[in-house]
Amino acid sequence: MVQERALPTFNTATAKITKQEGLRLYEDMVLGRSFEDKCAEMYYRGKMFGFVHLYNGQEAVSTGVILSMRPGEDFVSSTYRDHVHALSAGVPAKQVMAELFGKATGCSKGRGGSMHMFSAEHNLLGGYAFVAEGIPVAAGAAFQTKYRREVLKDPKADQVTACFFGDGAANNGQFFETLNMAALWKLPIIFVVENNKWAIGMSHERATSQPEIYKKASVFNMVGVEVDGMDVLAVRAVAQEAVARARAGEGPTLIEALTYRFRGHSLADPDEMRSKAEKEFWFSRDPIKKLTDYLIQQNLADEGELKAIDKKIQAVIDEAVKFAETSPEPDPRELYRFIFAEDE
Ligand SMILES: Cc1ncc(C[n+]2csc(CCOP(=O)(O)OP(=O)(O)O)c2C)c(N)n1
Ligand SMILES: [Mg+2]
Repeated sequence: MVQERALPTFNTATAKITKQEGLRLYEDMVLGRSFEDKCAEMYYRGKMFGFVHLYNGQEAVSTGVILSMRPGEDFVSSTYRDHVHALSAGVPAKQVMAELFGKATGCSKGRGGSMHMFSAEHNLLGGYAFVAEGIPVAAGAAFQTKYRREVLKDPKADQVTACFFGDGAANNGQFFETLNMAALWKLPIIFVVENNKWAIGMSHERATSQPEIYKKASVFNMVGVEVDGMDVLAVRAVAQEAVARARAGEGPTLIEALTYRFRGHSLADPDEMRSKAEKEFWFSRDPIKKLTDYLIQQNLADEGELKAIDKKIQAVIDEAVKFAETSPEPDPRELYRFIFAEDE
């Protein structure tokens, strides 16, 4: 038997979702999963270079949080495991795939690659290769919203920022410094720690003095909650509360989503550190399967409708690959472009 931290229970009766909302959650998670499966295929075929970190298994976190916001209008900051956050935030799959192929049509114009998805148009503040580097950047975005609203009296400045990072990042100093300031200034931000139990090959329990990360919020007088990160309805419920709190000017929330990555740390990782028993425990909690069962049991969808969504998404992914393959490489003469902010 694997000793696992008890996942918080969620009463699905309180979820109250419409058919349309349920199908939207399903579609976003399937998009994330299928996109990543295709990335693995393309990586092993030699179409992508450098490190590629996939998000399989963690979809309920991206979908549950970002779809509880105003995707594309609110801000999102990510990590190097950033493709799916970009997709949930509304960056078209074509642009994310083209970025992975290093093409000029990618969302970072082919200059970033897997770990540096960025889209000013969708308020995606970026993926960050340095662990914890996105945390203070996200606080900066939340600060500018508050400043515009309170000092410049712009009533439209009510955006919320979601800041995603891992359990490993929660041991980095930037986490503590930023939480302190965010709470002190009551910034409209949600810190979402995706606790997938591992930081490459370092087990979370071995790396931190207090494994229950959400409890670290209390020392900053911040609300901290833990949630089953394999249950999109549970994530959505805590995210909705956190978003409402932030938008109302009542300050930040730390959400600890207990989750698991279904693949190795990166596509270069043979994934030999984690036990078979642990993997099986978590594979049986597949968030897409969980939502599928819920939608069918509640008569919110039938298998045919879900299959139709799967098919639609497969077409989106196929089109994204075609787009990426046929897009031009960045022009070498433009090597020095996009280094300074004034370049377009
Ligand atoms: C500042 C910094 N230190 C070390 C590394 C090397 N590194 C890359 S990923 C990683 C693990 C981070 O784990 P976690 O935050 O739990 O995210 P996960 O990979 O589980 O999503 C480390 C230590 C880095 N990229 N940046
Ligand atoms: Mg981790």
